[in-house]
Amino acid sequence: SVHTRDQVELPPPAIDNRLTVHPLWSEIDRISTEQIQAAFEGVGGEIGWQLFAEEGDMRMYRREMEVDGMVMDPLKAMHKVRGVSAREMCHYFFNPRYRFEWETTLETMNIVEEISSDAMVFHQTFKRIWPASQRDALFWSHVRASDDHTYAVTNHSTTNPEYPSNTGACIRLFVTVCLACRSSYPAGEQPTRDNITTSIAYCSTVNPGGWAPAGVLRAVYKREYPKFLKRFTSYVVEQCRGKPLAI
Ligand code: 18C
Repeated sequence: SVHTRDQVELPPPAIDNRLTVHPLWSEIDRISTEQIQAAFEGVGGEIGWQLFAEEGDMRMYRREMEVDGMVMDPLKAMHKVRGVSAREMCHYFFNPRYRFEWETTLETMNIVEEISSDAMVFHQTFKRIWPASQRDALFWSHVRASDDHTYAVTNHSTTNPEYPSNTGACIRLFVTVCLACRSSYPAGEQPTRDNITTSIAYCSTVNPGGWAPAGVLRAVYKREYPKFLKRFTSYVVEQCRGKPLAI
């Protein structure tokens, strides 16, 4: 049944051995560890985080940053979602089978390498934003359990001679994204769809890879990030409805 198949493909509770013998392992492990730790650090103590979007439990912050005239504003978003687990959230974010159902910026997605049950390499092209050139990205994606009831997906740009950058119509962008999720439920109770809450921290830094007008770029991400996080979280809630809670 669908339920059984989903259960089997949920993010594994421990690192898959096939990943630890892959050439990318040390980079994947180091960057994932750093990103997950940073994701759970608040924005209160750090200077420079500006709130730019707020809706219900969702808060989005950015830090204005330009390198050689290119906008690379780091983004950090917090959200709380009831009725789904951290593991379920990460399952839907990591598994490419669902990607086109919640990701609206994509034109194409290809699986470049299936490293293990918890790591893959993707090539994606994005919708073009006038007047800039179209962008593509090549990145590894890794899902892991990091603590009690805590799962996270980290995506980070990589290279591959079979997917050279800036050869066709696309400019290669560089991305580091982390979706870190932690579930909680009342002490002494069993977790259920009715009492579970998942806190989400989503961090993203996109280097556009080449010239893009700063005003257009900031206008695009101010619109697209909130749209993504609202759409993705309600998609997961919808998918999980009526299914047994996977924690
Ligand atoms: O994390 C998300 N998705 C994951 C799975 O796809 C993965 C993707 C990361 C890529 C993020 C970069 C997206 C750039 C998109 C550019 C084109 C957008 C077109 C939209 C118009 C309809 O981790 C969720 C990602 C949510 C993305 C929000 C948009 C962020 C925009 C950042 C600026 C991009 C600069 C390059 C383009 C320059 C154009 C002026």
